[in-house]
Amino acid sequence: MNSEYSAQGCVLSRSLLTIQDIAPIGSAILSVIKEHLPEATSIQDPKWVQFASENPEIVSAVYDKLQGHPALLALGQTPNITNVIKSLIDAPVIYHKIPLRIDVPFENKELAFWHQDDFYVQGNQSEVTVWIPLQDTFAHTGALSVMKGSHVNGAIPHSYKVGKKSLPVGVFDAPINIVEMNKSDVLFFSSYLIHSSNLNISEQIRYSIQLRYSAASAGVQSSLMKGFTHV
Ligand SMILES: O=C(O)CCC(=O)C(=O)O
Repeated sequence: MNSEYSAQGCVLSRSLLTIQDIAPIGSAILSVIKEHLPEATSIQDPKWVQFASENPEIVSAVYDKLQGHPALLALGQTPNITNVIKSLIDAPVIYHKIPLRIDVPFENKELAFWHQDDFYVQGNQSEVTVWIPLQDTFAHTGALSVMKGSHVNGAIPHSYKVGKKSLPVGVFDAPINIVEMNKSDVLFFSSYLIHSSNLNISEQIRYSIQLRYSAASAGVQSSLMKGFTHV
């Protein structure tokens, strides 16, 4: 296993993807946007950004339509990603439930507060999340925060409940990094790594993809994650 990954619970791979890898996702998003705003010319068209900010129910409809889109599964099967995954876990599978987050500026409803993915995915100890932004993502764009090394003790209780969210308590006296990323960078992290969203206060929408992989031998929870494919 990659030594940085095993020590820190995450590894950032810079410039792993090409424009060609990502372009089909942008096209898929734009074609769904156009069903609601035909004049939109790009996924960051200011007219769409404003429309999305004013119409959260349309953003939810676009999100629902894109979840698990074939272009997302295809991205998760590109060798540049699966080669890294294979260096982290044995005989990996990719889960079919693939969210594409659409975080409009200043919207906090869907922010993921501090958590381990394991709490929500209810998977196994091998699982890896792959976080891919579709634009350069700085602190002000809502880059992810991670607590490096926080995976080492495995699953921890998420005992504070707020709405549909649950957070760990009493574990935050530890260094935290905001992982600023460029489009084409990919962050791989353990499902035990404690991490959090940050608010997007930029003028752009923050699009991001969350791919999830598991070692086939570790017992794959396919019902929650809508099936899986070997990669
Ligand atoms: O993109 C985000 O803000 C949160 C993503 C996340 O927490 C996750 O994929 O587990």
